[in-house]
Amino acid sequence: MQVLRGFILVGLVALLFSCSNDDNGGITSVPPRLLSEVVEEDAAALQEYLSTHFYNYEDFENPPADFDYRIVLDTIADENADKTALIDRPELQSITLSVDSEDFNLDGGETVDHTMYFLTAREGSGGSPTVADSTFLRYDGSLLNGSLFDATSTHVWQYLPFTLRGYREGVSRLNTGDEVVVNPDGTTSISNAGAGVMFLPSGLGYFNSAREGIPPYSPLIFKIEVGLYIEDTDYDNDGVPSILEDVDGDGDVTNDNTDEDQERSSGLLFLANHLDDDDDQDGTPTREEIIIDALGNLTFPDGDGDGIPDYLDRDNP
Ligand SMILES: [Ca+2]
Ligand SMILES: [Ca+2]
Ligand SMILES: [Ca+2]
Ligand SMILES: [Ca+2]
Repeated sequence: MQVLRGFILVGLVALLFSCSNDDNGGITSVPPRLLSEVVEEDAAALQEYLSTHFYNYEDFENPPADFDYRIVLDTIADENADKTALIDRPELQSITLSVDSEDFNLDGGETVDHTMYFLTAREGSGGSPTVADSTFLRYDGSLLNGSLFDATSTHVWQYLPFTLRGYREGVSRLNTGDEVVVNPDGTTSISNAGAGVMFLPSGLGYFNSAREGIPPYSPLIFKIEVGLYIEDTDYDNDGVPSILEDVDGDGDVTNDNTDEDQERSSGLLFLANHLDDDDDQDGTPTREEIIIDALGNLTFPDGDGDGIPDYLDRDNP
């Protein structure tokens, strides 16, 4: 679980510089590398991997009776020399996301496009979570050299905004399954769950910070199976689903904090809107500044007509 904690923690760790010995036997700090430099290397490494590896697509196309719908990655060689490379599979898609130096608390002022890859091995028959929903899934994470750094032994609940940016984008590309099934051996599985694998450049992972089993600047592979999700997850229980707390509409709910100035001046913890039940810090809970009708439909009153809904507007009421 530890490797999937959110960007808040990533940001803190990113403050740490890596260290090395200098000629005097002392310690010098090595500044973090530039996003724009590392992204080129990662792109080449990912292309190389996707061109030289395949997955067990034949099992997914014609599932054996006892198939567990687990994705297996392997090198194209020897008896597997005729397999289709990942990069040539039609179910592989690329996703491009913009990353700022500030996302990792780095200097440099860069904004750099990063391309990740996502492959859907099994569609899943349920609904699809947003990047701001809670999901019930299992995953394992590895480096491009195959080294496994994390794996769940069973399905776990994850609130996606607490996970890596690239990871939550990947999960949101899958559909969930139907229902929890208790197997004869007592274990549980989820019928028709979506299964996929994602390949992330380090800028959509941990970039310059090291984690257990993960050196700095490591591209990452995550295999996931998404069983269930909570539609319109409302993590702070303020009546506004987390996905609608993405005020600037950039697809990332972790960077929207309407009352940041008030939280700073009051010495309060910074809470992004999806974690804050009084989003404008006016003392009236968000839940009391919105309207939810009997059918669950949401409306956002704007009493002073300035285009800012009351729950985000300290001036009103
Ligand atoms: Ca946002
Ligand atoms: Ca806040
Ligand atoms: Ca909120
Ligand atoms: Ca309020």
